[in-house]
Amino acid sequence: GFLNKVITHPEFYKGKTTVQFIESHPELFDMPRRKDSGTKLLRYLGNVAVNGHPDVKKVDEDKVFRSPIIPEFNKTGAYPEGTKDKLKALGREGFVDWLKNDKRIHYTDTTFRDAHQSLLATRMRTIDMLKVAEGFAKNHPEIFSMEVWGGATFDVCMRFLNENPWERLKLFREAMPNVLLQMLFRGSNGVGYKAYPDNLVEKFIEKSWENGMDVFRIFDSLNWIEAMKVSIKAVRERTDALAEGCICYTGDVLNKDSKYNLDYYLTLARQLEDEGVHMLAIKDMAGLLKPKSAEVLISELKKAVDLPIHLHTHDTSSIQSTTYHSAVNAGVDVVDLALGSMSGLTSQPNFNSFLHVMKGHEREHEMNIQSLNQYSNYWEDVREYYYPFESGLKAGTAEVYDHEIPGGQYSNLRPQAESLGLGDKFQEVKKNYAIVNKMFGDIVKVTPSSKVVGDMAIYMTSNGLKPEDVLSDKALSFPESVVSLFKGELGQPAGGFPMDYSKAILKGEKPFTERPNAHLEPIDFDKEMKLFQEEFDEYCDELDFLSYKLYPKVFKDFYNRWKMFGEVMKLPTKAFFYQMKENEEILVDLEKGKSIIIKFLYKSSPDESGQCDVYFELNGQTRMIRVIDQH
Ligand code: 3PY
Ligand code: ZN
Repeated sequence: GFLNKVITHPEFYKGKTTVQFIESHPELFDMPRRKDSGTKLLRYLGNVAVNGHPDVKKVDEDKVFRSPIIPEFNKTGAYPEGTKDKLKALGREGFVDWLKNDKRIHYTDTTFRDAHQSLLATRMRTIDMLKVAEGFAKNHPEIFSMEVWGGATFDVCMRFLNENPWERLKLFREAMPNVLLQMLFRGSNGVGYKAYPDNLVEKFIEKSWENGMDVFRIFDSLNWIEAMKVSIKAVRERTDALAEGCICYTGDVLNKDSKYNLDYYLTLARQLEDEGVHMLAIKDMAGLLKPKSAEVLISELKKAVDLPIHLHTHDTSSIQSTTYHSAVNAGVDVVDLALGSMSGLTSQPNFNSFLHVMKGHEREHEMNIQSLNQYSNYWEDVREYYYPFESGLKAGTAEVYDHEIPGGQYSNLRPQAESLGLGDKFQEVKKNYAIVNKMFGDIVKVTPSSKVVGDMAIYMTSNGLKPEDVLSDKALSFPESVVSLFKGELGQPAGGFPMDYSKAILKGEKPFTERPNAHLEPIDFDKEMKLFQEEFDEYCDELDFLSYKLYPKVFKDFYNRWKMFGEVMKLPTKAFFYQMKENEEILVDLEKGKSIIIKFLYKSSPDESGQCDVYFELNGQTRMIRVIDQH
């Protein structure tokens, strides 16, 4: 309670208390904020009961959910030693040497990040991952790393899930202290879609590390090394984490006519090594790397640089495990996989099955497949809760080699096209995606550059435009993201932008070729943090401030919903997305040792002012919430 907080406060304990003590420590009043958390959750559930979840467009009333089974683990036992312990014991250089010298292939599990980003529009909630996090780390300490954060998850946590991304990171760290946690970082674009001031990027990296991050996979959406330097340096100098310099893979390395040939990749790899990265990643975001190309690329990279190589792909074509097999034979050190039921298609190749591929191989790294299968079964059932976010792709497609749409974007592009009334024209959107890529000079397509190509493809489809119209029609007003790309706000592509399209799109405005971040005022953290705390709650901390600086509007909306609805991240997923049924009961763990039971009773029809009365039981007591019917 309150008194306990006072007497255990370090200053009180040291006898430094004065009359002002309590006044100058507002955090001690943290409790009353929690007191009404039950009411806030009722308000949330009442809203879903009356208006549905804003993110769930179509509810399947007949859907029956199974209860996911959490695989057993030793709840009281210590965590077995894992890669995080190894990094601590050996230091970064020692760790990298160990990895390079270990003959066995290593695995990164992407289930908590890229898999759901690419299959379920990033909607996986913390609670569903956290339920298996501790057990997984205890049962599978052989894992190289768990990719758990970054990419689109930061944005989506706040924008759609009403979750604090920093809290997610801290919870994962606590649950998985023994294995490396990994994130995807978009270089000068941080975890956003545009360039941020350098000192914001640096602070973000520092705070991510302090809160548990171990491996920073740093890329630039145009493979522009200039845009990655600040992030690499920040990881090297401000943290003890591993800086994984990442090259995005596009086209086909064996295509001698393409600018993305072997020489292109080897040059980038050497540049990243010169920047001091600890590891090298090849990020095949669209799943274009074919087996023979992987063999050549990986073996040549191995000769060109003295770094462990980490390979990432998406299984959109459905043949990417053969690519991994070639890469393993060519000496790749780590590959990214997703647990069975969260794998395949736009996600990563199947972890469980790939272990069978590796059986008897001289580089086999044994793991308990039966146990991994249990985790896959868990995810199979959990995945059902997220059915509104499935992309609809049913089988692998060889079209990916033509359109080159990244896995993470594919699951978003279709709903994006549908929401604009282009559902019937998705084939054309895909065709236009490839056409736009050519118009833009054949660029690397990955967040955020891929979003620009997608925006333009949708724009051309909905307006029935051909490339020549873009060049000749002076009256066209292009999507903002397209203008911004050509201005240089996402950096510079290899070979530059084609002059004719640049002129047409910029309409005479001059582009710049320096780093976009170089134009941005550094942040005055002390001053701005003060203003931030005046505008928001004084309990909002430095981490919230970073969220706000990255996504001002998203953070503000998230904050307002949090004020209104409280800690909805603690709600079970079924109740979070779907109306509770009459007399349905849920148990909500608000904090360790404190749970509440919520039972939904019924809702009235709207009265003349359009409000419904929604009745619940909260820990056995009847409560009524009034909700405006927004239909
Ligand atoms: C991201 O940037 O979120 C990606 O996953 C790119 O592939
Ligand atoms: Zn990916």
